[in-house]
Amino acid sequence: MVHLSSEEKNLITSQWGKVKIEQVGGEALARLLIVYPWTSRFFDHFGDLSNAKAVISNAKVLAHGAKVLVAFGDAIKHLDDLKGTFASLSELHCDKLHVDPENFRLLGNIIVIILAEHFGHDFTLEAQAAWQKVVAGVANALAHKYH
Ligand code: HEG
Repeated sequence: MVHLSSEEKNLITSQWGKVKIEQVGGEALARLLIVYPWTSRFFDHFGDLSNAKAVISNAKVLAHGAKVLVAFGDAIKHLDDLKGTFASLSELHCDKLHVDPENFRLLGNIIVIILAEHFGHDFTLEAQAAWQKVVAGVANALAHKYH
């Protein structure tokens, strides 16, 4: 459960409306794989991920990153029910994909960094604090069904 004030909710919703979701998603997953190279073990069926250039130009990475960020966007529409929103994705990542939930936190932090770059001076500390709550809430929700 994330506790966001109505000001924070407005900030999140309005900034999210300006995000190029697919582009940012590809960039976020590519950065995850480059900055934390051990995460590539989940994507060994995506082809060459052996160096930064290969990752950035890997079409499967970019397409999957886009898919992930579209799903992440559901959080913005359901800030009061993240656990319900991500229940089945949590089961999938646990039971079928075996993704260590620590990785949700790593990806969340990368998303915040990319948003900060995109928004520049508009990414105030208040905005950063609100976004940190959102990505932490999403990570918790995705980890919720783990056993
Ligand atoms: Mg996951 C599949 C969402 C983080 C590894 N992820 C998926 C799918 C969605 C999704 C919507 C497709 C599900 C389907 O096919 O039904 N992922 C999602 C979100 C987040 C996340 C919202 C966090 C914000 N995923 C994540 C992380 C990893 C990971 C951090 C690993 C480091 N996801 C993963 C893998 C697959 C998915 C390996 C299957 C990819 C494939 O084989 O196509």
